[in-house]
Amino acid sequence: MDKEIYFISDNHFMPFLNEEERGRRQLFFELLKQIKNGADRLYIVGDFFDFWFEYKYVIPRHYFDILCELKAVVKSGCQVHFMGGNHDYWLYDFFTENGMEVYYDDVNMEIDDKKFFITHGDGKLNLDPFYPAFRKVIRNPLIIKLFRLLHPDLAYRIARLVSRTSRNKSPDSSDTLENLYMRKIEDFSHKKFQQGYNFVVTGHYHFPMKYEKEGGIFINLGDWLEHFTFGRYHKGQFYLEKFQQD
Ligand SMILES: [Mn+2]
Repeated sequence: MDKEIYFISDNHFMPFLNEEERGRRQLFFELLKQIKNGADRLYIVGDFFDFWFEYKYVIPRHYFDILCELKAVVKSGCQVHFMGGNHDYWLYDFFTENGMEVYYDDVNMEIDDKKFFITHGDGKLNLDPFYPAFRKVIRNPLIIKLFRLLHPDLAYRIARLVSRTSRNKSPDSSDTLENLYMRKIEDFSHKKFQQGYNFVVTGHYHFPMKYEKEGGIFINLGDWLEHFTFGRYHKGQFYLEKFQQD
């Protein structure tokens, strides 16, 4: 396949607007210009929104420009594959209604005889022993149903509080932490390479990383908060790039 596939994750677009947020969006829309200009697909690998919770009748107003831009990507003929992360898992049918493909779980994909394993990555490295239980709670259908009964203004306010707290709690990147990540990533990607995958693509951990071993490549996509990185696949090669404006 001659065309390109783009991968992005952890944009964490906020449900409000300020100068910084507008700047981050502008930069992302510049990247989308490049994507609309001939890419075959865009994979959004989770936590695209800092919070997304879908209702039957309303969509969050501060995401309007982003949603229009995604729709424009679809209209340009580029497929958009939207994977829920731990911040934006609560998708219903808005994105499919607008021509995108939605995933609630990991994705296997094959192209040019290359096998891809694509996952947001939360819980995959077993870093937090309590996370699997927490993940079950926030994905529980009854809890989701109850949360949906809250007024959206209140629901988004609660979510912003939780999101801020979890960000402040996340540990600093120290040497030991990086070593731990590295060991876990080696274990995880080793298993996937053994299963025959050529590319393992994850988000969630926010640091951009490309690691090659056993003929396979592990890619952590980075984020759109600090690193402004994205993945690009073209003719058998995977590039992890930092977005530079012309
Ligand atoms: Mn995440």
